[in-house]
Amino acid sequence: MGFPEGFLWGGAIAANQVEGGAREGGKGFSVADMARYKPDVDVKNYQAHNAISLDEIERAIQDGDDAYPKRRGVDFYHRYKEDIALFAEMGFKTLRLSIAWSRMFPRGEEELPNEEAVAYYLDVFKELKKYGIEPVVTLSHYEMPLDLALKYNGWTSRKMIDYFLNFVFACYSNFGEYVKYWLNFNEIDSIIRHPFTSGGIVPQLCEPGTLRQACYQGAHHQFVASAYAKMLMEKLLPDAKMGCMLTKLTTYPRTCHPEDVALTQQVNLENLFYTDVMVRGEYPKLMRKRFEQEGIRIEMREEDEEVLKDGTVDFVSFSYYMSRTESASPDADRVPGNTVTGVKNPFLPSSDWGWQIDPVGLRISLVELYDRYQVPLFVVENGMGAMDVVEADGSIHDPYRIAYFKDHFLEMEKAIDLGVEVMGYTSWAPIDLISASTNQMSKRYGFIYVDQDDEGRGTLERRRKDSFYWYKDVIASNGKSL
Ligand code: BGP
Repeated sequence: MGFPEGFLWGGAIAANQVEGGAREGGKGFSVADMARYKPDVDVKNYQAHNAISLDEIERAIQDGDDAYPKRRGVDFYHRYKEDIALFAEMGFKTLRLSIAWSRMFPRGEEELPNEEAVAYYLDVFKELKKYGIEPVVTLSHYEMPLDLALKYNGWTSRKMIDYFLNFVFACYSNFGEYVKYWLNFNEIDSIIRHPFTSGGIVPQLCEPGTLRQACYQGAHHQFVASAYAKMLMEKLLPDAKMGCMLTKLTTYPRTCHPEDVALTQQVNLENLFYTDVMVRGEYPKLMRKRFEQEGIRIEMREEDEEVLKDGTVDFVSFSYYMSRTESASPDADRVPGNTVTGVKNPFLPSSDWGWQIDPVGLRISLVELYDRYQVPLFVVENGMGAMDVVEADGSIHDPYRIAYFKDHFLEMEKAIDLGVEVMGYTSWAPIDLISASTNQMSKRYGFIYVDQDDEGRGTLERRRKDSFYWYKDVIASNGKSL
């Protein structure tokens, strides 16, 4: 048993966290470009440092780029050849990457794509092909053109479906020859937690008290857009496959007290709502009831039900960093996590950022998702943000990272042995990049170190960490050497 033949081992990155070149090649501002690094904030107690007020956005547009790490990225825009060569050296079978919508359509409303962007991404795909690395492309990874957010309040507006499909059409027709695997929206469920970066929704532009409603409306438009994108794919790229992408927040009850279990059940239902719609092609009845009870009314067109049914996804991909624990008791201590908090699980250690590390939770998540949906799964994000130290001789010893991955791979293998169909695994992230939630550089995930600090100082030189050589062996042995 163990990992199947052809298992897609690799890594995952996102344009807004690696590319930089925010003002080059005709790129327009995206929502991610507004997120500022704030050194005075205690990042270990989760804070999303995303500009959300109109004033802040206005200031961010005027400001220089220095304080906006995502605008710098790690210079993948210029160094992609060097980086892809390093991924190839590790033996990558696949690279998950995203196409910046705001690079392709700088203001979002253009009819035709920006030619420089098309040429750039074509070069990237050609470079991957040179090494036989199969791309997995996320169409939308926190990259909505800023103008669409400001003009229409992002995905709250149905107009986004057309603009998005225009972008999707441009991606399929220009890059379809190179790309077989596509993902619609990164962590689609995150719209409810960070509406601005995930949905281009500016809370200030919503009527008071309607933000939750706006988020679910935005999610509905994304579901419909995804279904149309899938149908378009069937026409233009019949051999391609479309996956959805979920933040898998597997949640345990703090105790076996039935109230803890009942609460946890509701939390898990909410997390799975998004994949339920995109895999099954319909809204789950219990969520419909919940919306009704909360007074959330989602505007749908008559044809939407059929569209959702006709455009279901082929596979489910997800990020998994940690499990969460919930308690019905208001006194339970809370801990930070991947854009959510939870109650402390006494059986689990924590990362430098307080995320609780739980490899068994990956096995549980795989079994749960496969049993629920009966479609292939793809683990497209998993990894540990840590503070790395460069030794005097330039080496970087990261046994903690190796241990994290090893434990997760063993659990993934157990799930496969139980019968779960897993297409592949892409670590987050193979190279150090700008953190999504904290905008820090020092929260490092990579097998490859990038010489840059939180203020953007450094040579950007790449260095192989110990984990680089370890992962290379894992891939070469198809997961036998751990
Ligand atoms: C996910 C995002 C990624 C990524 C990762 C790690 O939510 O899809 O973009 O960054 O989390 O999170 P962070 O960078 O906040 O540590």
